[in-house]
Amino acid sequence: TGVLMLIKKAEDIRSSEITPKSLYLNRRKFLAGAAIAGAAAATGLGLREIVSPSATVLAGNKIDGIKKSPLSTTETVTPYKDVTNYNNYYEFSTEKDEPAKLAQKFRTRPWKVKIDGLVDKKQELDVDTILKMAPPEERIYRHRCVEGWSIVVPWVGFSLSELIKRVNPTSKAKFVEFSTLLDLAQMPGQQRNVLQWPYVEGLRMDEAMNPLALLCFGMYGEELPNQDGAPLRIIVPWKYGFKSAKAIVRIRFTDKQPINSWNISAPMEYGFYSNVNPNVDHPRWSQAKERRLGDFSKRPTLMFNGYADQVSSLYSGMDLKKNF
Ligand SMILES: Nc1nc2c(c(=O)[nH]1)N[C@H]1C(S)=C(S)[C@@H](COP(=O)(O)O)O[C@H]1N2
Ligand SMILES: [Mo]
Repeated sequence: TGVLMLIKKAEDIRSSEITPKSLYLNRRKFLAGAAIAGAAAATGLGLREIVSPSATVLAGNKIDGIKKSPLSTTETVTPYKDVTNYNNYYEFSTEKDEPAKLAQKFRTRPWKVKIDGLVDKKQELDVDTILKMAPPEERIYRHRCVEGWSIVVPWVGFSLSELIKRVNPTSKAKFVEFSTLLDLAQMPGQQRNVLQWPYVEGLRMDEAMNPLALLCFGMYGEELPNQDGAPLRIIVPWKYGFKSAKAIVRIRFTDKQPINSWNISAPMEYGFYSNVNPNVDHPRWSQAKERRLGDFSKRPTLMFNGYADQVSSLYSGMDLKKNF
């Protein structure tokens, strides 16, 4: 019980109300470290045996045979602890430190994904069937939230196009829509009307087919932690984070532009395209700069989040102020 008590104690201390978020994160890190050191002493095991290879409290299962992707950035990866304890996941909570705890018991198996709309064959696929469609790749991407913070994450997955090719949308399909699970019992945040549930996002078909668009099921070499969107999510690195829907249960092909949840909640603030663009401010704040989690000062935000070479041709001739 000594181990349990130590770990429990670190969780019980809720300093989020009284300290700024960055300090809070560091404090959490320190406390977690203290708890692990204490656990090592209590069990008579060495520190290293407790902390590694995958004994970090939140760690999932390793994914085998991951290939490194040439599409990765060489920028410094954000620590796992930060990426898994600072989450936007309104199905669980609007507080960024809470999904880590509230999503812990979320059931990600069995998990089916419905494929419907304008496709040759409507079907329901098991998530493990989807995971076997193509070899897993590690893609280290910049990830920029519309709120002005950013992270660098080694996601694991393969191009969304691999799945789309296999399910054969008809020639009428111009867009693809993603829906998150609707489950009020498991997702306490869905009992509040902060957004319209289920969470819906969408892409134009050519955006979805761009090799950068990732069908994601892992990070840091392991299965996705629940708070980061297990068992299956989308990652669209040139767009603001809210386009990257978590815990997907439905992929629907359509000839009409999907109406995304954030657009319903605040149409003047969140458009359909939501490409990262330092020149187009959010109505309530500038988008020119961002703070990388863990950094003290801000850095300039890059057009299309730094992926302009790969994606700017998708928007040639479009007014990006109007199509924000
Ligand atoms: N279903 C669902 N997907 C979601 C969200 C959400 O609240 N619900 N938040 C979005 C936002 S605003 C961001 S910034 C990213 C955060 O992903 P991360 O927690 O893995 O960093 O998830 C996006 N996907
Ligand atoms: Mo976000």
